This record gives sequence, structure tokens and C-alpha cells, in this order.
Amino acid sequence: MLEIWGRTNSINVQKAMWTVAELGLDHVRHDAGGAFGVVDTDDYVKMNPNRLVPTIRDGELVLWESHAIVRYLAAKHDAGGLWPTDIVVRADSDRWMDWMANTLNGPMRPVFWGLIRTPPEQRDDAAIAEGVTALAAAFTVLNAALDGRDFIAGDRLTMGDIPIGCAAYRYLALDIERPSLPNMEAWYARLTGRPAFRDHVMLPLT
Ligand SMILES: N[C@@H](CCC(=O)N[C@@H](CS)C(=O)NCC(=O)O)C(=O)O
Repeated sequence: MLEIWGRTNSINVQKAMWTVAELGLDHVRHDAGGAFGVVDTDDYVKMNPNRLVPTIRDGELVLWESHAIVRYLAAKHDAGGLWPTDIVVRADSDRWMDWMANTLNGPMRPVFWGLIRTPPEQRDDAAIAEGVTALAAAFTVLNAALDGRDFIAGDRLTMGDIPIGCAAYRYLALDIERPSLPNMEAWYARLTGRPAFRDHVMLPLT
């Protein structure tokens, strides 16, 4: 059976778990990372020498890197759906996964960690403010890309929606100033209609 290691409050684990739930896969998840530890044990380090979550085991395959996991599961179980077989649609979908990692992740980190995982007296307010400005610019790009589209690569959910959907939940749940983002908010509302998104992504921010 498919095994997943990772704590449920990790955005990278949420990407994998949302995918698993969209695909309806039988699986077992093991708590790991953060207060659960596990990632520094010899057995875990053999699977994932980065000592990070998530990691999956599927038969002989051990795989880490959340976006690689999302792509692998989508390609194995839902080619033509979550994993587009049309190479133009797939390129579009892939592009937004890379964009999340390379453009959104950087500013998201000081804002999320600063506001959720740091006591008020220890916060770096300047870094948070800089992150909020960068996130506004990035989500404005996403908002424009969603003009006339139900999902990021067209009219159905694909793997490209998954990392940005996880980031959007955090962005919209944080108590920060945001620009007007009507296309992005309409897309986000579509995501909230999906039980898999609600069950694995829309969790308390901790
Ligand atoms: N690029 C990796 C990053 C993985 C990562 O940074 N995971 C964090 C949680 S979001 C982690 O393992 N932190 C240490 C821990 O939880 O013990 C991926 O996308 O899977």
C-alpha cells in the first residue's frame, strides 16, 4: 500500500495528501517531521537524506520532493486528468508548479513563519512587510492568469492547481493586507468546493 510520511500541518505534505485524496488512493500516512521527529532516524534518512517531509513509498519506489510526488501520483493514476496528456496543457500546469516553488515560496516563508510560528515580540516586522508586498505582486500575476479560466490550466483541476492552491489557502487565511484578486478568489472558492481540499489543506494554521 502507498505510504506517506509527513505531518499534516506541512504545506508540502498537504500537496501530497490533497493529491492522494483527489485520486481516492488507499494509503497509510505516518506522522513525521516537526514535533513528531522521525526524520532524523536511520531508517528515514535512508529514504530521504534531506531529513524533510513528505516522503512516499509506493512498491519499490521511494520518492521525496512534494511536486515530484504530485506529478508521479497524478501520472500513475489519472493520466489525461490531474496529469494532462496534452503536452501544451501539461506544460502550462507544470509551469505553475515551478512558479509556486520559485516565486511564491520565498516571500511566503517569512510571512507565514513570522505571523504563525513566531511569538509577536520576536517577529521581524520588516521581513514580514517585504514578504506581504512580494506576495501581493505574485498573486496579482496569478489573478491575471486565471482570467476566463476555471482552473490554472483550463476548465478542470490539474496538478498545476495543487501547490498554488495550498499557498492560496494560507495567503487568504493570514491577517494581512491584500490587493483585489477577483479571479483568484473565484478559483479559490472552486477549490473549497472539493472535499479533498477541505480535508487536507483547509486545516488550522499552526
Ligand atoms: N522541496 C521540498 C521541501 C520539503 C520541506 O521543506 N519540508 C518541511 C516541511 S514543509 C520539513 O520537512 N521541515 C522539517 C520538519 O518538518 O521536520 C518539498 O517540496 O518536498
